[in-house]
Amino acid sequence: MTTLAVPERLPRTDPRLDAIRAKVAAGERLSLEDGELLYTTPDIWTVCELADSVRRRLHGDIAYYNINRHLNYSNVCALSCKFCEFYRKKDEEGAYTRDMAYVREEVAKAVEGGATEIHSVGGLHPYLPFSYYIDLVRTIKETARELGSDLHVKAFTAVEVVHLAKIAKVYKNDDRKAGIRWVLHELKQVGLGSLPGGGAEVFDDRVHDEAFKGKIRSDVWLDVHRVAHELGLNTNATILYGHIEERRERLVHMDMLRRVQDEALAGARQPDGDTAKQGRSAAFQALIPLPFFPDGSELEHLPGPAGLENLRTLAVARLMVDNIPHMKAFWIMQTLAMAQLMLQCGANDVDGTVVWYDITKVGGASTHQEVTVPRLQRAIREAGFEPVERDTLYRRVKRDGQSWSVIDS
Ligand code: V47
Repeated sequence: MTTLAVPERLPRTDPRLDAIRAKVAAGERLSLEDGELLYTTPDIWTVCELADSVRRRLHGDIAYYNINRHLNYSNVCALSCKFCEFYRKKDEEGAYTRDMAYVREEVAKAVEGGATEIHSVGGLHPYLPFSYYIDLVRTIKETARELGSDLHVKAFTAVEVVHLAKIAKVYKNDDRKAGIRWVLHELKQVGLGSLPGGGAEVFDDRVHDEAFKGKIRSDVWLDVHRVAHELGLNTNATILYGHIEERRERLVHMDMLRRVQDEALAGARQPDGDTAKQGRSAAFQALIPLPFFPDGSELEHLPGPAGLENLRTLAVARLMVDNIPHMKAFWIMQTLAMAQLMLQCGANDVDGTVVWYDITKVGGASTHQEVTVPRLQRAIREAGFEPVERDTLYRRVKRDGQSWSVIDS
């Protein structure tokens, strides 16, 4: 009988994590080297336990969900990012651009379903005028109001905001913040409530040039969010991991986010009289780690990250990014089963009911990707947490069927 060589078993507990444990207990910021150890230690359960301790310090045993709808206004995109299976060229089969009649119908369905939020993003459409985007936000807000609801519009990634500044002809390379400010101000006037976190990918020029050349770079993405914060718009952040980036690059991405958040929080603490900082009271609300899905993309030959890598990246993000309050396990991309595990490893939010989602389709899912509120609540309870419905700004929602109001502001 042959004996198979048994691989050397790695110890389950790693004493090298003691120093990190002490830092986490003291609320000290972790270094990039700490992050590397968190990524490479075989003791993944201690990494999760540490992330859970931070999550419980911030949010106790509450886990949030929301009732929302995604509305992708167009999948036509001037770019061709290698990781993306969503985009179409203008006359390609499957290309769509929604008109306002469609938008009104979708908003009516959202209100009927009790949604508190519309999350709206799209490709960089080469021909739509700036007025289309103003109409989009205005139509969502007005239709909802006519139906007796105050839907929050979370719309346009930083990449789209820069595209809008270009089509409105207000973007100047030597003063890009001015054009960004103009666009966000105009959109805010008609009802834009916050910015989603998409389009960040990985803040690294090598990765950018290889996988999403043509998209804005990290400095521009961060500037859009800085300006949004200055204008009082809260925003989210993402990291798209598990393709051609190294783990060190993920950690640098997390570090860049927490630095910009430091700025936003310092601005928010300025006394009212400080005119230079006036109105600057917003910040990043949530970080959403997005695992790369290779299917249908130009990077289809890559495997994409698996379960433990997803769990670990979420936990590492919770530990490294110590100043963004919420970590979201986006169930559409993680699956609801995985989101349950993530709630135990640093996540405190599973996103929402969603309904239609066509940016990624996990395991052959269709664009109809919906989970009911009882299922979301059950998943959260099974994971050991109390489900709490929130609005986009993380205020508790009091609900009576399709009508709702915000409890604490
Ligand atoms: O920007 C595109 C990513 C993002 C793929 O702010 C892919 O609350 C994985 O940003 N595999 C859109 N990811 C989703 C997003 C988001 C989702 C949920 C909540 C929020 C929020 C934001 O999806 C894109 C891009 O980074 N993406 N293709 C892919 N193949």
